Amino acid sequence: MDSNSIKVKQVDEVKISKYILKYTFQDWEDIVESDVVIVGAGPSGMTAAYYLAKAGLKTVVFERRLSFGGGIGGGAMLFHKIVIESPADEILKEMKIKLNKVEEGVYIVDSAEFMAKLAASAIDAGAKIIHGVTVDDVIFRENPLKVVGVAVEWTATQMAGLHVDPLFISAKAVVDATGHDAEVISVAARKIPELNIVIPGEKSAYSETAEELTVENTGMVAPGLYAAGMAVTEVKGLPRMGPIFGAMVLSGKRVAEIIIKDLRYS
Ligand code: 48H
Ligand code: FE2
Repeated sequence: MDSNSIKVKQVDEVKISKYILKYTFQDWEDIVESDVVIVGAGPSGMTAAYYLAKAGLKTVVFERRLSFGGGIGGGAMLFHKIVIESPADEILKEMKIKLNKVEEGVYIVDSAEFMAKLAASAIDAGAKIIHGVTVDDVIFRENPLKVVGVAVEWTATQMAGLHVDPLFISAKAVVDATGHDAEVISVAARKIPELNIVIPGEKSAYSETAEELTVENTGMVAPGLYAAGMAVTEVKGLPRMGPIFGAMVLSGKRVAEIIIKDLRYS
């Protein structure tokens, strides 16, 4: 053998397939009974996942795309710098994301580092992130009326326009972190009118007020169903803030704190 050759362990095709199938299904059997389902791996969803998993709750994030970060990667007009304001900097520091202070309480971060370390922090804390899965409905119960889980489908199946029934995942809390469209809450509002959810829709930009309002209004929308990030703005009729992301991570942290409290006392 020449000195440059590397001995690669040989694994045949059937074994590769069996390992993937066995360990995927092992995970899914666990995931079907979760404490918290977060829909969307954007900044609010991944921050929520980090704090919920850190608190010991079995947390799964379903993300439609094959990537992390939601709107972070696109930044503003595709530029790779993100503006963060205090006190969100504390959360980023906890995740070892480098911040460049440009004025008192205002920081610039690189979008790639922000996405990667948010995801790594959530995963290291114990959250499971599943890509390529779209949440397209919720499960509910009456007496008392409550959202108790979600329906999931492969994004690819949806894109192909195939009629395929979903699988169901139970959860003590479901977080809509789907961004501007608040997709999960919109479905629940339409299909479970008894929840009395009225969605006024997001307002035009007013950054100075939008950040605080979004964080303050983060929380439960109906029993078992919570909003974080831009979904809050949509569901509560608040102004948008544009490409500044402090409110997204603060909203993710806040929804986690609310759920931890609600589950402890329920
Ligand atoms: C599975 C889904 C589904 C679904 C969507 O848009 P996001 O980045 O969401 P937030 O709220 O964490 O952050 C918002 C921020 O990016 C932003 O747009 C800001 C601050 N805008 C201000 C302004 O004025 O415009 O991420 C949502 C994620 C995405 O990755 C989607 O692919 C995913 O959710 N998603 N995943 N099932 N039904 N719907
Ligand atoms: Fe946006």
